[in-house]
Amino acid sequence: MTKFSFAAAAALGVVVVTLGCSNQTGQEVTGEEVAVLVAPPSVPPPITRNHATRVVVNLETEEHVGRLADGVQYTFWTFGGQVPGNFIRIREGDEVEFHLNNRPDSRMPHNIDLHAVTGPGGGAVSSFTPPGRSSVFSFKALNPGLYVYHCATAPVGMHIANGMYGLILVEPVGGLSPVDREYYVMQGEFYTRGAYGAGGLQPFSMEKAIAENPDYVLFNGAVGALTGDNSLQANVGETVRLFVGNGGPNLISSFHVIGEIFDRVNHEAGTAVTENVQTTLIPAGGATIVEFSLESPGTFLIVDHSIFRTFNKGALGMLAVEGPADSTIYSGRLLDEIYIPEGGAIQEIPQEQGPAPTAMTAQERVEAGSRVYSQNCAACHQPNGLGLANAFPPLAESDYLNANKNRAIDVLLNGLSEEIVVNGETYDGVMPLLRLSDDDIANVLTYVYATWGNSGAVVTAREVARRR
Ligand code: HEC
Ligand SMILES: [Cu+2]
Repeated sequence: MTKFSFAAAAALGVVVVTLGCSNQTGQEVTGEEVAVLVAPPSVPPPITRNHATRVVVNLETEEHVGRLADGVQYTFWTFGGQVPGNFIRIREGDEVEFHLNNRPDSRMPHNIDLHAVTGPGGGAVSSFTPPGRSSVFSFKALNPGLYVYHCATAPVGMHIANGMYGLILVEPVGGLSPVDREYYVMQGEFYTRGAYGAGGLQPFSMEKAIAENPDYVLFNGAVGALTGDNSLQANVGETVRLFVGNGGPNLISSFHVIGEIFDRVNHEAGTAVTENVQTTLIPAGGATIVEFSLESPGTFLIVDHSIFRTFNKGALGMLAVEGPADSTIYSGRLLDEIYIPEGGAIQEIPQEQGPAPTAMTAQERVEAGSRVYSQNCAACHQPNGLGLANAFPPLAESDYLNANKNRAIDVLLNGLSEEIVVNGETYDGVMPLLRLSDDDIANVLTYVYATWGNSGAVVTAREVARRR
């Protein structure tokens, strides 16, 4: 196990003391405990111990098909079995022994980059874990704050887009101020082949992810994860603290609770507190802590104030507050009467039809195909076509590719999830459905066949159209 963090802490010690910073790098670490990991929207209880300790964290990566919206399924990749991942709560000065366990039934390798770690990759390199394996590394929590963690295995954007993010809270020495309720909310976007609401098992769309054009913008991984019976609960007279993260992978959140004013905000989850804030920005890969007291009963809507995301893409949560009304604060008309009916609307936007297949020379196909490749394939199969061991098969000199042109066309038309053997190596991953036009498929395959020592076969748009 590396001790880089302890050495760094010792080296920083003098400076830290001079600046009067609260990093308790000199604290004695006593005892050991296993972190209690809690699923959203709950968080583990506040830390009451007054010393740093050794904390063992056991986090499992798990892939499953689950509900994205009513009638819509999605293959989620998760930390702990749900989106967002389990909330981890530790204390400044703690030494964390981190175990990342990738389930044997996973198809992908995973790792973890915790923004609370001071060290290369935030732990990513030390935690790369193929299915059925477990990795251990350790770090010292030098800075208090609320931090995002996420998977950082290539293609990184795809692992995050599939749900691999969560929050870790490093409580400052002395703890946070006491409140009545604490909740865990995390925003993230999903990029599906079909439009918002289109039913069935929806594959990930790399095209839409690159264009930063999600169909779903969600709190806690599903439409309705925090509405109706799943609403957050509180009572009039109570104080509420929300730990809010943004997994992205692309969008910035304009986080807002309709009908409330944040009494205190730790902007970007840093130490500085701003009072009386209406809407606060949360960057992708960032977090915030908001606190407010409840004076009025009713349903308070939790939204991203980039408001089409709320009413058309799913970014809607609810805080249900019970208790006596005070008509001097609010007359009593419920906000949900105004907003809920709008929230159900799904806008259908007609699909654009690609241009009809065209006649192009092989050379023109190669040039156009090279662009399609770098935009759609290179993230997984790598710019040099060599793929990644145990994850993405090579296209360079691939016997699977060169043996059968029609089979290659079918892979691009349908995606692929069965076990295959390429150049003697077995792969059992998922090649997503990319929804390319006939021309793009013809071009990218012609390019791949013309490159890296492959057969030189030419694929035309007509051939693709015949197999579609
Ligand atoms: C998100 C990652 C990903 C992307 C993007 C992707 N692939 Fe794949 N591809 C895979 C995986 C994983 C497999 C193996 C699937 C299996 O095991 O069933 C595969 C298999 C293949 C195969 C058959 C195996 C071989 O090596 O010959 C071909 C051909 C292929 N991909 C071409 C492409 C092309 C062309 C693109 C871009 C248009 C592309 N892929 C984009 C992940 C990806
Ligand atoms: Cu991952």
